[in-house]
Amino acid sequence: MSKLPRIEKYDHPAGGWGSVKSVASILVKEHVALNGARILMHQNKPDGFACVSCSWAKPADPHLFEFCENGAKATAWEVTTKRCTPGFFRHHTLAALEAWTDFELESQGRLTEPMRYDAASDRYVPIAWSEAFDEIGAQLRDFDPKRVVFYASGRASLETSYMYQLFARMYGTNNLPDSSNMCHESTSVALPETIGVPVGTVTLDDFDHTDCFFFFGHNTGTNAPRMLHPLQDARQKRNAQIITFNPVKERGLVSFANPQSPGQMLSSDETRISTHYHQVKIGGDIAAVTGICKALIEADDRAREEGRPRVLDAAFIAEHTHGFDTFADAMRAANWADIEAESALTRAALEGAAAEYAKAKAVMILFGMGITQHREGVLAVQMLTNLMLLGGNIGKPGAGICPIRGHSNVQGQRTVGITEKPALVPLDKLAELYRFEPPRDEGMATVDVCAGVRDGTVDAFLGLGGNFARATPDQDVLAPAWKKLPLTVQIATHLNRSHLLHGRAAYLLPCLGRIEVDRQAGGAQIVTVEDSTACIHASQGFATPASERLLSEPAIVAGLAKATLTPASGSVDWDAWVGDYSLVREAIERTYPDQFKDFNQRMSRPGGFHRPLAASHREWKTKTGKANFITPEGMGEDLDMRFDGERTLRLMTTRGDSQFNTTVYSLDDRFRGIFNTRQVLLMNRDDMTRLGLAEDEAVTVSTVANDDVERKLDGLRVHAFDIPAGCVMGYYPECNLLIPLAHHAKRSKVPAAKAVPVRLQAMAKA
Ligand SMILES: Nc1nc2c(c(=O)[nH]1)N[C@H]1C(S)=C(S)[C@@H](COP(=O)(O)OP(=O)(O)OC[C@H]3O[C@@H](n4cnc5c(=O)[nH]c(N)nc54)[C@H](O)[C@@H]3O)O[C@H]1N2
Ligand SMILES: Nc1nc2c(c(=O)[nH]1)N[C@H]1C(S)=C(S)[C@@H](COP(=O)(O)OP(=O)(O)OC[C@H]3O[C@@H](n4cnc5c(=O)[nH]c(N)nc54)[C@H](O)[C@@H]3O)O[C@H]1N2
Ligand SMILES: [Mo]
Repeated sequence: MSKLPRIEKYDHPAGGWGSVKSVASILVKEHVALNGARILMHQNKPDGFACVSCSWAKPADPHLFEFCENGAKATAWEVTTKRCTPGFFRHHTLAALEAWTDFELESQGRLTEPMRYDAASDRYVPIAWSEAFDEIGAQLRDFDPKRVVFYASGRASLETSYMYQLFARMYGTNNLPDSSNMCHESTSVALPETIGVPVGTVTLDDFDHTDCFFFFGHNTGTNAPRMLHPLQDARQKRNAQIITFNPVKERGLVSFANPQSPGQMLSSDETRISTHYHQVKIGGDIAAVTGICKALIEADDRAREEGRPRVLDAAFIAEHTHGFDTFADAMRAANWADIEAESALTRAALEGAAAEYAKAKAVMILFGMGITQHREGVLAVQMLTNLMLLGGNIGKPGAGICPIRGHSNVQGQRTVGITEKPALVPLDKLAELYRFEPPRDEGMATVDVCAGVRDGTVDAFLGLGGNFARATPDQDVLAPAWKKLPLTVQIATHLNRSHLLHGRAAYLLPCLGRIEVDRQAGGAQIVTVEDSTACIHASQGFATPASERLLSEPAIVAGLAKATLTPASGSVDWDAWVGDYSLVREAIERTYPDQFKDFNQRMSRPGGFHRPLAASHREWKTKTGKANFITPEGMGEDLDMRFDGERTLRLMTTRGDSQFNTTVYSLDDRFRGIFNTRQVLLMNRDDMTRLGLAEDEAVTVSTVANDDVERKLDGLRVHAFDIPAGCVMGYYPECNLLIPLAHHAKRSKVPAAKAVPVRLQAMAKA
């Protein structure tokens, strides 16, 4: 197979034969062809395991193969037969491993034994579990808890997450940042103010009733592919309209062939997914939605004047909302020339979208990182709720807002207390149940942690999964600082860059994955996760563990807690919890009685159970007691970015088709026609001409920032791509060193990974 980088036009549908081929090749690569195929049959089944890839909802009556191409890749990655053993570490110093790519590091396969960093040899060496716990506990007891960080990446179960937050709080800190700080935190800040719940309001059943979907900033074919099935149904059965706003034409949102439908596979038939595709400028969504709202409000004004039926849902607005008049005036006053300039979309296109919205009885709005990872990410989410409220599109079948979450249990971790914000946690309840005084001050979010590591105000970092040092901004600035930390502890399945950017004392604690059998004193254990629709499912491991020396995540958290906490910290029977996870679920139910009623009984129902959400039955838990319109100031222009429209471009950093976040499965991004390379920068052809850059020319990308730090990435090759002028696209995490830590969403602190101001310079030819 040729390994030369190759860029070509890819116009096949998402799914289809390409998908089948891709699944087969990853099973072979991970040496799990037969076993892997057998395991896949248990994926997302009521008595099987919940996929470890994305957080999209799982139906109650699953298909025979209830997985997608990328879910299959994630499974193969976890059940790989490759092993990263102590023998591997004997051969490689950490300094040598730093030169390896992320792909090469994780390709070593599953970690098998607990390890401790040995400074004399610059290697990880094996250590007994009990010794590791005791050493870590002794060090933690010496630190000020306010200088210790407990990060969680979003995959660990509700049971593990509940134990982890309790451990951190009993130890004395609310420093519980998680991956949502880099992801949907903009949503979690925006929605409580507008509709009184922090999460989406739709369920899978709603997809059967929606007649118009609005999609903003999500690459569905790659990042939540199973959602293409209900969308395909909605297109085929009801001719639902799908209106997409995305700077680039993502294949999965253009067309889809169901790889599990024999008919479509044999006939090379494909379903057109988006009926309207708007290539909005990066960061132009607030302007675009302003245009749609303006068109709707003015059409309603005319209808009222002329005595025709109203365009807006006036009864809903009157009964259920607050702030409409101010909002409507601001929309009337917005000027089309500004809207067109900021969004790069025409008035006609936006009026067309408004017309579809007005026609539909039920509208659903879905969105991803293209909305949240911006300086004005919170406002952008609130503009989407404004649009929803105009038509009363919440609290009725088929309507609502659907933030498409990332990690498979990221939403659930928040539900059970993983957050740096104490106001979101029932601290009094924890105090009463476990007889301790929980810390009440705000903890550190992800960017605060990075700043603390940089400035020397953090002493220890514990990671429950994830690849924190690689997923966060400003890597060149932070790398030397990580190595000065007194202590890092990483609970992980695969070796990654954060394990190389380790503290002076460092421990690597390998755990069972969710697909593996988790046998404890009380027998084989079940865990639970919450999906993007606030639906909670049981998940039972099925595969043989990668090594006999692995511990489960609950066992590791309990081991650390027991070694760290003193009787004065409070009382928990950690051993009993590890022996029988149903006791942890009882504890979760006692802490959140409304959300988790009869948890142990309901978790195994086919399709799981939904947490109650006030907004979905039009009960508004906001300060005004109503759903709130939020009036924007301006259209989200980022004055700090100083885009000059000439040399400074907007860089979005996104995922390719063959990665799960920092885990890169292969160097291909099939849907975008990129093969064997990730060192590319995709840009508008006119910008290339204007800047004098030729196809495949190597450039240095540098960030335009207000500080003195030089951020530069050499050697990306530019390729002409169908993307609006002034916008460029590169890969996460390779481009993360270009993102200044301070360049984050104003109110949610989510790094603004989708609009980094950059300049390009052709590299001197060798
Ligand atoms: N296979 C796979 N599945 C995953 C993941 C994975 O890495 N691999 N990651 C998981 C996680 S943690 C998350 S958070 C989700 C992420 O899933 P997404 O939310 O899809 O995140 P990205 O891959 O970053 O893609 C962002 C999309 O937004 C578009 N975009 C960028 N800027 C803008 C903008 O200004 N406006 C608009 N309208 N669009 C914009 C991009 O073109 C791209 O299509 O997926 C989850 N699922
Ligand atoms: N530039 C840029 N930066 C971004 C983003 C972007 O779009 N652009 N996206 C952001 C987003 S949305 C997110 S969510 C973050 C992701 O940030 P993280 O969640 O921190 O990173 P991941 O890459 O998902 O973590 C992968 C590692 O998790 C470990 N792991 C896998 N499975 C398990 C398990 O079952 N248990 C344990 N304990 N460990 C496990 C493995 O060792 C693996 O190496 O990145 C953010 N960073
Ligand atoms: Mo995410």
